[in-house]
Order: sequence, then C-alpha cells, then structure tokens
Amino acid sequence: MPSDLSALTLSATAQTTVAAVLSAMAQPFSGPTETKRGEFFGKKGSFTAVAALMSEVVPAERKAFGQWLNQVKTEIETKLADLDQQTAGQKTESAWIDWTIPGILPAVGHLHPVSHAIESVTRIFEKVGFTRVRYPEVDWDWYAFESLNMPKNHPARDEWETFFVETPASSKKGKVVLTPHTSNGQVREMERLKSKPPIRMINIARCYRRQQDATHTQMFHQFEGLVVDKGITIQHLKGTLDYFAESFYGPGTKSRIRPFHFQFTEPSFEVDFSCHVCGGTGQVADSESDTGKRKCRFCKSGWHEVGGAGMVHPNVLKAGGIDSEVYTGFAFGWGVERTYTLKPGLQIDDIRLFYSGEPAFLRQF
Ligand code: FA5
Repeated sequence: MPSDLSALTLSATAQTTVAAVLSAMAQPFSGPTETKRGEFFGKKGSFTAVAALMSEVVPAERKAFGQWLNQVKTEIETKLADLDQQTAGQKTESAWIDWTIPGILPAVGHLHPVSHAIESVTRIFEKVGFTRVRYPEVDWDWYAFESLNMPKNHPARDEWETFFVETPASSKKGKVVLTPHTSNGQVREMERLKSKPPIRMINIARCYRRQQDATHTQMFHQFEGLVVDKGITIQHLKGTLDYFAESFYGPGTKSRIRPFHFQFTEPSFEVDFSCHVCGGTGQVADSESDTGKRKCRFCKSGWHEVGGAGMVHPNVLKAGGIDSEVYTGFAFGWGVERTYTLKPGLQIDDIRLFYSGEPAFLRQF
C-alpha cells in the first residue's frame, strides 16, 4: 500500500485526484492489460493526473510526494503484470485462431478388412441356406484330428504344424490344441444337430499354426463349409464353389478343382479361382512383346489357389453319428485372408500386414 498523504498540505482538488487514483487501484484489474494501462498512464489517466500535482505541492513536501508517487506507480505496474499473466493464455489462443479456416475432420475409422471379409462371406452363404456357426479355437485333439480320420501318430497330422496347450488331456478326447483349421467344426456341427441331416454349416473362426512368412501368419482365419444330406454329390460342391466365386469376386469368376489328398475327404481337391487380372488365361496384353502378350504377373497361370475341399469321408460321418450308407456330404475350408487378398483392386503382397496395425495399410480399404 502507498504511504499516507494526510501529513501533506494538498488542496481539495488535489485530494480528489489522489482519491481517484486510489479508488481505481482498489478495483479488480481485468480486461486487456493495455486498456487498463491507458486508464492509469494515458493522457487522461488517473496516475498521469496525480503525477501532474507535483507542481502544486509545496517544495518542502515534494520529496515525500515523489516517494508516494513511486510507490503508487510500482503497485499499479505490479497489478498490470499480474493481469498480463492471467490473460497470456487467452491472448495466445485468440492471436492464433482464425475462425474462418475450415476445420480438420477427425479420421473416420472402419471395420478391419478381415471383419469385412467375414461379414461378406457370411452373407453370401446365408443367402443359400447355410447357418453361420463358430466353434472353439482351443479344442480337443478329437475334433481337430482324430474324428477327422487322423488317428494318433498319423503322419498326415504333420501338415498342420499344431500348437499344443499344456493342460491335462482328456481320456476320451485327447490333448488340447489351438485349432489349426476350422475342420474341427465338422463333427461338432453333426453333434449339435444330433446327427440328423440336413446340415448346411459355415464355420468361420481363428486358426493357429507354427508358420510365418509373406503368405502365412501364426494366427489366421478360415471359413469351413459343410453340407450333409441325401444325394449330395461333387456337382453340388462345384456349384457352390462357382456361386461363391461370382458372388465374392464378381461376375465371370470361375472355380476349378484339382485332385489332392486330405484324410477327411474322399475324393479331395484343391480349389482355385480364376484370376481377375487376366480373366483366367494367364496372359495379358503387352504392346512391347513380339506376340503382343506377356505372362500375368499376378497369377502366372490364370488361377489362384484358395484352399481345400472334397466329399466328406465316411469315417468322419461315422464319428459324427451319421449313417454314410444313407447320407453323403461335401466340405471345403479356405483362408479368409488369402481369399480376401485376391479381390480386384487390392494391393496386398504380404498377409502379415493385416495384423501389423499399420494405418497406411489399413487406410486403403
Ligand atoms: C485345411 O486347413 C483343410 N482343413 C481344408 C479343408 C476343409 C479341406 C474341408 C477339405 C475339406 P489347408 O491346410 O490347405 O487345408 O488350409 C486351407 C487354407 O487355409 C490355405 O489354402 C490357406 O488359404 C489358409 N491357410 C493355411 N495356413 C495358413 C496360415 N498359416 N496363414 C494364413 N492362411 C493359411
């Protein structure tokens, strides 16, 4: 607080001027600092007015009045500095915001491409009467192998590069595995329907194998189709493959089956779909070559392999309690990631990218 001036001989007008500056100092300091500064130190400011009184003060009292003026000025400057600090944050913000500039929209997320693929595969099969199911990803050896005509120690099991879970085995159903394929759903579905066909199942789930390269991941997804009824033949299988090829990849896409071996189907096939880049011919137009054509770089042969299929082995029907003399069936199992990477317009040369969480990769979908 400035010292008391009552000892000085000030005129009534001078006393009013002093009272004005003291009253202004007692008010809360708010608003822009420069405006407040003007109220004290501007031409008509209350401090300017009080400082001008010096010429009226008697010489003997000028020193005391000068000291009082300094105290008042210091107090006003301190309060102005506080005000400046208070408004500094608002000042910076308002100085940098141009409210007329269009806003930056937040990035809009979307489902993961694999979730998209699962949805569209499900829709395609549901349209023709398949029921979407999902069976355990951690399952008994019985469902993953033994019920599929792969007895313990059968060499065919090696192909599945299986992860075994360290947990007590069941005396009836064997060890616990991370399912290496969705075929574990075959006998589970027969059991769910109490061994009473018709069965039209589409089982989509995660699978696990000890594999890792540009076309293999340790965790991936498969979709497994199973149809069991009276009079089911390879023609039904081939018709279903063609229907899926056209529905998923677009009109004109063809399917092809080649002889193969699986323990749980007989006969067994590998399934290929025609390449959308060369239309299944294996060749594309090339103005620079002599023949006017070159090998299609995407497929090299006109076809892409997506997975396996076949007619359900009688031993599998038997494991599911179904009479193989009365009923027949077909099954197929494909990788979701593999099937999806073959879609026209996608650029995926390494399926590990699906699980990289890399925004630049995910934005293209
Ligand atoms: C099987 O898994 C059989 N269960 C398929 C089947 C079902 C045949 C019903 C007959 C009847 P295969 O091991 O070939 O088959 O795998 C099928 C597909 O799964 C492969 O073509 C590939 O697309 C996908 N796949 C397999 N392993 C991996 C992996 N590690 N990473 C990504 N995709 C994989």
